[in-house]
Amino acid sequence: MIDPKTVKNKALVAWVDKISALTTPDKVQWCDGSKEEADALFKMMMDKGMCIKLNEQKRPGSYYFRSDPRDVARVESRTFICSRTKADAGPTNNWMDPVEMKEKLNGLFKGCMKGRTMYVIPFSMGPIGGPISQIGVEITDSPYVVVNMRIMARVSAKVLDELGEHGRFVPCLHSVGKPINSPEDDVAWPCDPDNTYIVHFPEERLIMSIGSGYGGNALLGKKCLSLRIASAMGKDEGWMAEHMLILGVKDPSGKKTYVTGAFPSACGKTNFAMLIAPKALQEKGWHISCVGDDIAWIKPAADGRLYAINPENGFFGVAPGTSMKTNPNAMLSCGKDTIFTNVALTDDGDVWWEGMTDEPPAHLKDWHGNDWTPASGTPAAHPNSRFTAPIVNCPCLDENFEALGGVPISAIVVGGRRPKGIPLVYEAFNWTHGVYLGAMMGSERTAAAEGKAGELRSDPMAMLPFCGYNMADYLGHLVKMGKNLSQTPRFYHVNWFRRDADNSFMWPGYGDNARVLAWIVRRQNGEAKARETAIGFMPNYEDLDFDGMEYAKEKFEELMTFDPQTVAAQPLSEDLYEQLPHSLKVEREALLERLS
Ligand code: TSX
Ligand code: MN
Repeated sequence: MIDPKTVKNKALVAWVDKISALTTPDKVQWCDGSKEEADALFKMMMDKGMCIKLNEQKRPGSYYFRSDPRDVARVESRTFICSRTKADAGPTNNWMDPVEMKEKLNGLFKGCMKGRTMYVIPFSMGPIGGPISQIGVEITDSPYVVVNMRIMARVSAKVLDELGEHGRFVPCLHSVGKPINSPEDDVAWPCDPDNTYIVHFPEERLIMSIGSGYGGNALLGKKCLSLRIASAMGKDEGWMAEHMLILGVKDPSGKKTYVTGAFPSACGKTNFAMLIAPKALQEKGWHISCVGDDIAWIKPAADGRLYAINPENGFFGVAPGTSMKTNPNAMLSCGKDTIFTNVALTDDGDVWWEGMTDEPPAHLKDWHGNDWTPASGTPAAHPNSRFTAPIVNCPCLDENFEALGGVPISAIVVGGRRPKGIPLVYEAFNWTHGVYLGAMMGSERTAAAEGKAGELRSDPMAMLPFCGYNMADYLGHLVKMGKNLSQTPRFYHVNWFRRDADNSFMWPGYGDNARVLAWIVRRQNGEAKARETAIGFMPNYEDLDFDGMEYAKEKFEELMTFDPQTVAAQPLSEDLYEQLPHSLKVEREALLERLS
């Protein structure tokens, strides 16, 4: 606990006082992120029936939560970018006039913490004091948020020292929106789905979220601050906040090359971030390490190169599909000191989810708390169930994860689920061409996503739900970021999801994607050849290392073909395409010209 009398930042004290007067909590508690604090909160939540402590032998230091079944995911329809003008929010964001929105929110926040404790959480996104890091303070009435923030961000009294008297922070206000008269009125997962709002004021760098306690709606350091607000900061200040993983590749010479990657949801971004190279490549000296699985803040440094940090301190990963086969590093990351939400509970006090094991257990309690057997015919874990795991648990965590100035980026990988017509990998001709490929990114909807399965959904740079200002201006900013660098990262478009005439996946994916990474790194080192095509540079069969794997040359040739019509497709809305920077329209003209 932090003694509020020791807080020197006047703006912070004034903001906390103002919010306390507005929301009228019973108590205000300043959090220091300590283990003692978390233990006390977990004990309080267990006593209230809000969570269960998992089997200490099987899952040390770990806890299990079930949410309200109406509060299980981000709510994009209720996520707003309240810039001064609608044009500044752009064609892909919900917008409302900021004055009008504040009036509405002030109504909803008035008295909303009655009967509850208001927690004040000072946090740093990125290592405390780093030149790319940012400080935020989240006010919340959810103890679940406090214990999750402690894993996902750096929560510490040191953040307040760093802030000093006049330092700037991003105010992040959150409430579950359920005031209570007495503790008996409370429920295990309070929320207000009919009055949920996740609102960003990008010019003011302010976040206000009410009604949901789940994930990105409530852990405001993640999507709200690190992507939506930070993207607006980056545009103003000349850096980039990207929905990207960061990984390191050590090559046989011992040299480390860092790569970032942007992928839409359901492409296995976390799996790629923690990839284990095939044995044959490992034996040659290839090793992949993880810096981050979701967000990259990228800034030009004095040497004229782009450097990236992962602003987060943990993984908020989708549980279903994660197994010792698909991602052992993620499984080990959530082996201890982890919070599980909406997965299933085993009879011996451990967790289970679809895809974790080949055979499901004979009996579980499902994410609703009901008895479940394999005959139930319903998922035991919610498809969006999560683990919140400390990043230090990750066995392949990169040695430079905490480097204050970040790691130098040599390549940017983009891609999506493309069943037809898009090759395994191709290299962009230059930065602007790469941004074009990112802008035209699309992914096939899976059955899990709402809408028609199989439909191609546009998701520029995987930022569609996360851009804090006009998407067209954002893409223009990316183009600009490539100028005046001494070394510009190369862009690669990849597709792990191509299918053949029998609808089977043509590429084994997972660890074998390291072969693609090895080619990318050897390109960077000037060691790997490629052939020039109309869409970019591509590896020949001989250029990819197939050691320890059977893959016929004819099959590879098929995997590497492209369908001109598919490549030429323009998935953006007319509205967004109209507003694109001229340079990207020129890029499109050039592509069509090369294809003709
Ligand atoms: O995460 C995936 N990656 C990236 C891994 C580093 N997935 C899972 C996506 C859902 C989240 C993949 N699925 C990948 C992939 O590269 N590729 C595929 C498609 C695929 C699925 C099963 C097989 C092969 C490909 N099975 C066999 O070949 C036996
Ligand atoms: Mn994400």
